[in-house]
Amino acid sequence: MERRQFLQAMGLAALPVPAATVLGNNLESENSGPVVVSTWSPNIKANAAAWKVLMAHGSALDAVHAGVMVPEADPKDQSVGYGGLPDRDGKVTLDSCIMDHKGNIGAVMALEGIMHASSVARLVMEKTPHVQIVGAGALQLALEHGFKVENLLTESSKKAWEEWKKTSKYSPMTTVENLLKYIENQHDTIGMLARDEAGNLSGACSTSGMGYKMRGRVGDSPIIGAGLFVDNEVGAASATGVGEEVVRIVGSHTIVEMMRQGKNPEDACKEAVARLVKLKGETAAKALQVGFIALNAQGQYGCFSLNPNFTMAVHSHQGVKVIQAKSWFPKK
Ligand code: SD4
Repeated sequence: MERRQFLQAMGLAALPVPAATVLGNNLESENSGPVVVSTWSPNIKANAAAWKVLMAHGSALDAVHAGVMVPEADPKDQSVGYGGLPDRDGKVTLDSCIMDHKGNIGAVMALEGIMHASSVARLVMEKTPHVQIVGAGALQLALEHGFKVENLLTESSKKAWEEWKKTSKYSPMTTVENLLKYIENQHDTIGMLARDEAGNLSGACSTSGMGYKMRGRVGDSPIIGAGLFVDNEVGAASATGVGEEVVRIVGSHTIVEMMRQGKNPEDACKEAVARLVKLKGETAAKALQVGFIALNAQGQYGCFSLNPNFTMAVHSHQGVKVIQAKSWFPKK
């Protein structure tokens, strides 16, 4: 699809005309200006919602929260919130976390029946003495704060699951293999990082996790340090892809520490990918996808992935952009 058609399809024709898709790193400093970046090009729409908050002098925290709520409510996004692909038992279970510039954190895991998992993660952060609440407890917290239970399984996600069931065998090994087979088309998990007018950083991450996962499985997305990490003095990072692999290397925290040691955002992401390749070996790593995005305290951003076709959406005063990530393994 042509870029313009894509934007029209996303209802974004009225947004500032984006620069052409850019390959790889972008070291142009956004200086004191606000900036928002997120995993995957369709999240250009989520960035626009976050940008609106930033332009109204809102905080990075409010911006990333508003941003991730966009795909959470979008039934067409089958990796996040409403319309997310279910687990192998047909239940949509959501994972999300949020982190602000002061190191405040909140996360929910395996949450059912509540579309805006990020809002419940924020409740955990702001209204409880805890940082992570799972399953039934997370639902209880949401209900106590006025959230209503909804059926999150759309007809098309139900159909996809029924189709998957035809070939799936329910042993864990087969499930993992199936997951890898299906994964190519299922990446739209949102990891979003923003820097506000005051120069503060925040991040949020939201997903329905891997399609057809085992019941109760939790990936990287709601794990602070793995799917998301923010250090206001240094920078922030987020991840997408096979969560098991991101957790293994505590991906986002690793990237922030690399930036602390002086690496630019893209090189920091590349270093995390390199660790994964070293751990897994080339052959196994080639069969996976993991993508990282990073934003430093100076407003520079970058991304890097294991395999090709990962993208990062950017919104700043310079306009709207999609960055095609460089990858460890080249295009086949
Ligand atoms: C997970 N990292 O649950 C998520 C999946 C993902 O786009 O990123 N999908 O493992």
